[in-house]
Amino acid sequence: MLLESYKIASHNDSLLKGHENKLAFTRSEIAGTEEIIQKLVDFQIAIPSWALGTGGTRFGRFAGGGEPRTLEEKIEDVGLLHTLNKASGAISLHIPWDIPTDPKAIRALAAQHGLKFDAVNSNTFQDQADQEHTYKFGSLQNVNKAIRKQAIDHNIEVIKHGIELGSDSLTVWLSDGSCFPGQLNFRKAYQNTLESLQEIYAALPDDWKIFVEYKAFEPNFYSMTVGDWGQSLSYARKLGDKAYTLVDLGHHLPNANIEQIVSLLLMEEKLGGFHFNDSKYGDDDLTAGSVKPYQLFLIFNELVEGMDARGMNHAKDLGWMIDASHNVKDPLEDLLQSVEAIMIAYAQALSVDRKALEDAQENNDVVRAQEILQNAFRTDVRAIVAEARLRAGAALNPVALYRELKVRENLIAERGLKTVSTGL
Ligand SMILES: [Mn+2]
Repeated sequence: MLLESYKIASHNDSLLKGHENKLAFTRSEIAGTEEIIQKLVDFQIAIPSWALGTGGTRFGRFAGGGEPRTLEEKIEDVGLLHTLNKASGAISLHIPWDIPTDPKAIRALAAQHGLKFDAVNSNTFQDQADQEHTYKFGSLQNVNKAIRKQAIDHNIEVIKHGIELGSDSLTVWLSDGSCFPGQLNFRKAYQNTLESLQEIYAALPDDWKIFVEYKAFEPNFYSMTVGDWGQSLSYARKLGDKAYTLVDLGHHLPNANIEQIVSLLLMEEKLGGFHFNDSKYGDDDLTAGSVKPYQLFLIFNELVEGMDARGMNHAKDLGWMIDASHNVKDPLEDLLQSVEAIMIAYAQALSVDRKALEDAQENNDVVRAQEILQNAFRTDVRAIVAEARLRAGAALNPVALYRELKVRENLIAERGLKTVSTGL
């Protein structure tokens, strides 16, 4: 479904007066708003192809209707999101769920929608129908060399698809691990995984990156072979300059200090990318910022501070992606909410008085340091996030416009009620 620009313009006209009043107040509260707005305009968050349909749990899946049936329709959906918010200008594909049969045509379609291809994702956490060996006991870690080779070959295949699409990074998330004590020799599992990753790394083009994603538990519940940032960092260091750690917010043990982790990974020059989601208990994959918005702000606070300390480009030097999936919302509305929450946290982090915070830290003024951070978190930045959208040609209120235009009803009429987009 294409969204004509006059519809956005008329939506914006109807909200403009209220917006300008709020923006004027926000400008009086926050210094340097122009610079913040420009950074927000530049900041893009990749949408994963698997989040466009209703996610499943282990217990069931409740399709919402009108879900994209093909890669082309997935690109159209991300294009629609990008038209609404001008902050979702990239799509991240999952192979084999999204194998492009005609990469040139897919590239052209994405370009029409103003989209780039973000990291491509391999999948050795489930068996495919045509595959020779099973990953039941792991892929890159497997004790059986033929199974490791199959998983390595798959990752190299994913890189090839990525090259055809103009992507420049591969994300490897492994479900490898063990469910019971004694099942695995930890060192052998590590060594096998390292050697497998080295073969994949050797197939990376020079200007590519490989992101090694970690996860504390699930689907294996006793050990995960890339279980935390220390293990990921260890692999990334041994692999080389093109290898980085990827942080998925839901992949930590409860109460882990994720802001400290990203700060240190940045310092070590090994933070490569980010998967945004939110959670209350484990890897719940809920909407970014829906449960712990203060944590999201604190993470962005460290990201901004750490990237600035190294002179990095916020928009380009790290991979930013949503990785969420659940059952109870319209997935497109949900993604609009996630992007908005990320933008708000980023804007809040940009508004932190860095000089004052550094002074407070150097003087052990704990109260003042807390005041500075909480003041930034509690100041409403939604008007400057909306202003960034307005300047980029997007909607002042994307979710409201999505509903006004009855997008979901249109998609159901076009595609039917019982479509399935996820490969799970
Ligand atoms: Mn992830």
